[in-house]
Amino acid sequence: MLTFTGSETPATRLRTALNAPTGSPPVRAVGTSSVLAASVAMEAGFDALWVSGLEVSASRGLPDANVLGSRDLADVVLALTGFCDLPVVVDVDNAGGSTLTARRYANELARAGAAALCLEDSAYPKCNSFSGHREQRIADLELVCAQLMEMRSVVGPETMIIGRTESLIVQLDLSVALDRAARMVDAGADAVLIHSKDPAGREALQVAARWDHRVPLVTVPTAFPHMSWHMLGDAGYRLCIYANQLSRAAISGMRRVAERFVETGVFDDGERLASVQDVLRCGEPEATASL
Ligand code: SPV
Ligand code: MG
Repeated sequence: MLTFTGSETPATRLRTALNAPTGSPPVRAVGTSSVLAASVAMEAGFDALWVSGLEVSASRGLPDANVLGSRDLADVVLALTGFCDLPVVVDVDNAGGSTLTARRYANELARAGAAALCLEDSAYPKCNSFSGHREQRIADLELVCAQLMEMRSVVGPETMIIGRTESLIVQLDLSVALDRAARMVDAGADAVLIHSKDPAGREALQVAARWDHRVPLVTVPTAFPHMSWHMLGDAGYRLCIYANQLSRAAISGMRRVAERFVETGVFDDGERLASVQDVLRCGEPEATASL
């Protein structure tokens, strides 16, 4: 778990933890599109929060396809940073697909208190990496590097920038993915995410074996949930992002409780529901409930 020492900012703590010596446990971030989810993440002992484009889009009834704006993300970041001091890593997708839009994303999210921004090389308009009904396309690497440099000039040296490539998602070779990641590092990325949807997890292991680890490696193990963070850490990953599991748990939990309501006619089932106090405390940590 990330330890908190006095005046260090969340961004500095995250940077230090990601660059800890080989063998240190990886940082575990979890997708939280609301303070309700962040309160669960805190209780469970996660090290960082991920503001997921997919989760935030879904929570607003929008497709994960470059429809969200920087303000939508900044609103979530402000809520999370107001609630807790865990580092917040923000998925900015392709930051709107231009250097001008990248500048605005960087500006608003840094001001909202983001500890790290994750920029991906999907072409505008992006789609989710797991979309079955749309196809991801990859952006011109010169543009992505220019966006990265623009973002760096806005956020300064402290906020981390993660360079993410969708090369493997669009079925390019691992060597292409590694080259693109390396170019992003040359442009100023502090860490690299080579996304994979190989359900066996073999691709993720190959990535870790072939990356030269000049900057820390990040993974989003949605497609290979059988690989524990211990295994991913042993393979060389420094940050494991659990991008959407809490939203999926919330949907299945709500579904179970709602089905039971339909069967029995009541919601009064203390076993399955968190307390009213749990909800009150998301807005006011000292709150108590009279119920
Ligand atoms: C997200 O959480 O929005 C991500 C991760 O970018 S993934 O959905 O795996 O693309
Ligand atoms: Mg995303």
